[in-house]
This record gives sequence, C-alpha cells and structure tokens, in this order.
Amino acid sequence: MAIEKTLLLIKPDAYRRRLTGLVIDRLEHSGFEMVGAKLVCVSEELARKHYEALKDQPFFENLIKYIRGEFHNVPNNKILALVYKGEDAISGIRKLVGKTNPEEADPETIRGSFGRITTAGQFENVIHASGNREDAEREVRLWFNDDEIIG
Ligand code: IDP
Ligand code: MG
Repeated sequence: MAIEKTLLLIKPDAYRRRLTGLVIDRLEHSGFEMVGAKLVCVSEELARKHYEALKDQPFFENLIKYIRGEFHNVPNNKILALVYKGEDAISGIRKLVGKTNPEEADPETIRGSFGRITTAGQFENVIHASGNREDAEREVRLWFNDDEIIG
C-alpha cells in the first residue's frame, strides 16, 4: 500500500461526445482525490513524448493524431489533464478505467461504458490513465509543473 499520484487524460472522443462530466463523475466516486486539473494544448512534441514507448507500434501515427484531437475536430488540440491521488491510486484508477480495447473492457468500467472501435479500427477509449508507477511518475512530470499539483 502506498499513496500514489496518477495521470488521467480525458481523450478527444470523450470531449467531442460531451462525456467529460460523466467520466469525472466516475472518477469522483472512486474515492480518490483530484489534485491537478488543466486544459492543455497538446503539441506534436508532447504527444510523441507521452506515447514514446509505443513509437514502433503500427497504430502510433494515428494515436498521435487521436490524442491531439485531429479525428474529433477539437479546437487548438486541447485536452483535459487530471491528476488523482490516493492509496494505490494507479491500479485503483486503472480498474475503474478498464481494458485498453473497449470491446474487451468490462461494461462497468469507463471504457466499457463509453468506448468504441471505429469502422476504421481506431480505438476510441475515452480516457488515458497511467499504467504503472514508473509511467505515472514520468507522465505527471511531463504534463504538470510541481506548483500545479495541489494536494
Ligand atoms: P492503455 O491506454 O490501456 O495504457 P496502451 O497499450 O498504453 O494502452 O496504448 C495506449 C493507447 O494506444 C490506447 O489507450 C489506445 O488509444 C491506443 N491503442 C493501443 N493498442 C491499440 C490497438 O491495438 N489499436 C488501436 N489503438 C491502440
Ligand atoms: Mg499505457
């Protein structure tokens, strides 16, 4: 057991479909505490850094377009970035978020409730959540300055 911080991004499909409130409602009911929240203009550079571990995947270039809102006409590539904190927050939030593939995600989870796969094969899975402690530390640092975390 440890107090952890984890990064969440409300992805552009959720923004476009006006699911932000529903997703935050689920997060709030998890019992974890919101300690960071801001709209970020996702530059090409930030997107590539965030997903650098996936750069050799066949879906990588579309993933960069997706997270920058290019498939969903999001103005200025904006995204809502959040940090939640609490005991075992990384795995706890991932459980709530569900599996990467929205068709495999438990229907009780955020991705299972709201995610879909487009006919072009793009996963639209609503939300990003850090996968493990190493990713969480790196991602919180990448998206937030220390003074933007209010714990
Ligand atoms: P995660 O978001 O559940 O941690 P990762 O494997 O880290 O999953 O992949 C990051 C993101 O890349 C996923 O959330 C999804 O948007 C996209 N992605 C992962 N695997 C696929 C795939 O097989 N096809 C299309 N998109 C994928
Ligand atoms: Mg991941």
